[in-house]
Amino acid sequence: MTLITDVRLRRILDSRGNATVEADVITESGGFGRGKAPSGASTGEYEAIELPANESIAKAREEAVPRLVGEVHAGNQRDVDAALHAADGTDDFSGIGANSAVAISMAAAKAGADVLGAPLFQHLGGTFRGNEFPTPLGNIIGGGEHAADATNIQEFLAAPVGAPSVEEAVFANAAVHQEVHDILLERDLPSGKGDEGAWAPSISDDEAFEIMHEAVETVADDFGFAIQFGLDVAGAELYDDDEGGYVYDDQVRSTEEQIEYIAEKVREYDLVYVEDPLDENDYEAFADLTDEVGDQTLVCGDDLFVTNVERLQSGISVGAGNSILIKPNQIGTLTDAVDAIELATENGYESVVSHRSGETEDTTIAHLAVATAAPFIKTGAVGGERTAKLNELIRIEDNAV
Ligand code: 2PG
Ligand code: MG
Repeated sequence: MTLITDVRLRRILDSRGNATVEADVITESGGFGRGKAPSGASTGEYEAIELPANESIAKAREEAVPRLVGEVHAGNQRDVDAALHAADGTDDFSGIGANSAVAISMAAAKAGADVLGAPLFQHLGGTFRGNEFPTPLGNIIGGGEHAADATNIQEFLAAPVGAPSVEEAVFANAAVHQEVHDILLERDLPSGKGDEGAWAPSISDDEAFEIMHEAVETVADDFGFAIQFGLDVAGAELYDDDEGGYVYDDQVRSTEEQIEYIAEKVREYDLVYVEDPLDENDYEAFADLTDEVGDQTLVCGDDLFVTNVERLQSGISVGAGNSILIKPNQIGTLTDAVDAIELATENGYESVVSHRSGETEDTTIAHLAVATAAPFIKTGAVGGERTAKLNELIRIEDNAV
């Protein structure tokens, strides 16, 4: 019933106005699934390769579509994703592009779920999944590669850890976003937004820490549950070999100083989450920071691990981090993403499912987070391409998908 009978690919817009790939997968029994590839700005050096949308579509039509149509069942995700790897023929998806690969992989999963008449999270996770919901990490203030003339740290993320439901958590993050806007106006700091909808004021990182602290406290009091916060430092973007360290405006921190700086912030603000605090090549520094604060906070590898089981294994061997960011397009297929989550779980690492800065209305990651019982999902706080996922989580919680 789930034999693939057609795969259609087209170029569509992402949230930044760039071209991305949309895939439709149709099955023998009329099952239908549609997947859309996201796209990063602070991309890791070791990510799977995204090709220009038109080129990726042309290559996928030539190489991948013939290996799928009439050959593979959409209901068997491992077969679909193995066919994508075989069609690609490289180890980084530079043959057909990770953008076409991930769009097809997600579309096939949805077509498989459609034939079964099951919600996607259940198709991916099985019938015993769907009772644990991730805490959404909401991007509230940001800079780095996502906004010019703003903070050095890429993301300040609200974490409503005490929320009694996903719905309450989602609304708490939106309230923190609004509260920060009010504080910025009070301080006479009008601000635009970055790529993910976070405020991008021209302030120091220290001022952003203060404002986040004030905002989460105020909203926690209003909502009556604990809200903490965390960071995506995007350390690889700050690290400059020629400067010999991490460049913050006119200050350069050595690796040791960076570890100390982050550890101090974890203690001072009781941060629950620190992503990419260090460079993507520095497993050792990640391990040192994890030794220092890993019992108090999640030290998460994004550009460090790039959702790749081999890189994660290297990290596990030396104790680098205690959590992994999961971005399906970073590795190219849902199978690879789930393999990374499984390896993480077996080794006591937490998985945090994530969007990209360039996004679409696709909601697959909301289902993936529920299917794998991930403790956190990072998918913004406001903006249509972000609320698409947040609202889908609310629907999943309400048994309305
Ligand atoms: C990150 C992501 C998403 P980008 O660094 O975690 O927030 O950004 O998609 O630009 O890599
Ligand atoms: Mg990151």
